[in-house]
Amino acid sequence: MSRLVVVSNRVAMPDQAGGASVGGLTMALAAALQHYRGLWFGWSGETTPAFTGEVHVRETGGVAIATIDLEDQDVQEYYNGYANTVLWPLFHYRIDLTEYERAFGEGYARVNARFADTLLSQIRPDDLIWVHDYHLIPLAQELRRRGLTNRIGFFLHIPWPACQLMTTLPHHQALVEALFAYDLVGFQTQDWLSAFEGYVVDELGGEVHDNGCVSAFGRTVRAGAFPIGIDVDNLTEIVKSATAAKSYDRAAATNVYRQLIIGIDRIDYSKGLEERFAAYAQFLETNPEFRERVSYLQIAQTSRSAVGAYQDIRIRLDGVAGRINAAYGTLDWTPLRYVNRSYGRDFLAGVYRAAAIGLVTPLRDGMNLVAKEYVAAQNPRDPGVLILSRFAGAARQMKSALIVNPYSREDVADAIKRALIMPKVERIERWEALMLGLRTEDVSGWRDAFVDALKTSQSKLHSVPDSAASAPGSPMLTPVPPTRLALDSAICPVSRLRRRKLAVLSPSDL
Ligand code: ADQ
Repeated sequence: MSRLVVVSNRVAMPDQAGGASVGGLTMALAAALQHYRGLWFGWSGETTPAFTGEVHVRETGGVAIATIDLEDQDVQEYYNGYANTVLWPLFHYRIDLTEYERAFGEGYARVNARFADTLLSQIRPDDLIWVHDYHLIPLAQELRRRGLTNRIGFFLHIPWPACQLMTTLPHHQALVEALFAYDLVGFQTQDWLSAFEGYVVDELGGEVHDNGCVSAFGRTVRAGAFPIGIDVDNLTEIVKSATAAKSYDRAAATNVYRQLIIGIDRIDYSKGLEERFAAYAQFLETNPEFRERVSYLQIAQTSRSAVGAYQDIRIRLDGVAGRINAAYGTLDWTPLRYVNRSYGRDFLAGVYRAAAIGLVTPLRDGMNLVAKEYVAAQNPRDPGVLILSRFAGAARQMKSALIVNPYSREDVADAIKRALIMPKVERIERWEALMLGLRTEDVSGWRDAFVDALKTSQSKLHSVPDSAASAPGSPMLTPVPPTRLALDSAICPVSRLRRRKLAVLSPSDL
């Protein structure tokens, strides 16, 4: 069996993080690596005065972990800069928050080159390489430049933006061209895949084929939707743990006469927390009979605190939470408990189970694992109700949730009321449908679908790359060398090329 090499910005094996703040994605990657006895490569999270290129290798739980340290300037330009002040807001439709600085692009290209330089020595000839997320889009291009011929796949965990938004990015074509150095490019949902295909057709004059391949820049690569899932069995197991039982009791005890609404998120403007708080206030305002009969607990872990937009949203959320409690709170009732900390998965599982409503209302989200975790943690005989934003990738699968428009506080407020009074028989019916979906498309299915597709995908260079499409001078613009010309014609038969016009997504389309 080929070894799997996972490459992501950061590496955090569950036991290393003590289980405390390990999210679903980390669990998913750790499980994939244990299954394939692979290597996980990424930034250590540490900085060094001058980049050394030294790779620190160790073994944890049957998985080899290889990390590198970066310079402060790298972290500032690549991570805080290009990744989280350019790509993250742009891909989440917040071009108002993007700051395009040339130094950010240079730092992004430099760190991707550093990843390639240091990763190369770790790769064996038959390794499958799986690169994760927007931090590392140019990595395959860098590896190909260094002569690597292994199969390389890329998975984007976040949305792909509509074409008109993508074109606001300076050198957007160069960034997309870098994706054509992969053998397989995966998206969370058909929506994000369609947006990517729309860009390829409308902006690049490229082509989308019936067999799931796309062509542009003289290359053909396979692109598909691979919705990420959760480990349902693991969650239904940990919800029975002693820690989960304790957190359930604590959450239930403080809400003996009240129904609990739970929100669990990283603090991020994409998660729609401000809008959610406003919708809850709207619910209290228009449904006074429910005051003191509900309690909303929002657990919000701080993230990316070096980035200005994240500092701003924290300040605003503190203010809104304070105003809601001041306006509606009473001597013995705090309407909104807003907690800025991270908890272990087992602790969270108990809190999920105690909640009558899981409130998951991002303004834009690649998938959203919290929605899935909430459902998996419910009591089958008395499950709570999931309220889910239509703009989360998860809404494409979880159609039995109460689907809401997070921009409309009235819509969300109505859904809260509907969930609170929903008959048990309807709650069970909806929950059973949601659970069936979670089990059908769980995390191992996601992993195997991607890895199996990667094993049989091979990109093809079928003409000289059209470098005229790229603006000169960017570090990300050199055409990809033709490292492999072979192509399984059953996978990407160029003779059946067909141009297909695709609808370009816009926020209001979704
Ligand atoms: P995120 O934006 O981080 O992930 P999400 O999918 O909700 O969003 O995953 C968050 C994870 O962190 C969950 O597993 C959750 O339990 C955990 N978590 C959140 N708050 C926590 C807290 N306070 N304490 C402890 N754990 C907490 C990105 C994309 C998503 C996509 C995932 C996976 O933005 O759209 O679903 O990757 O592909």
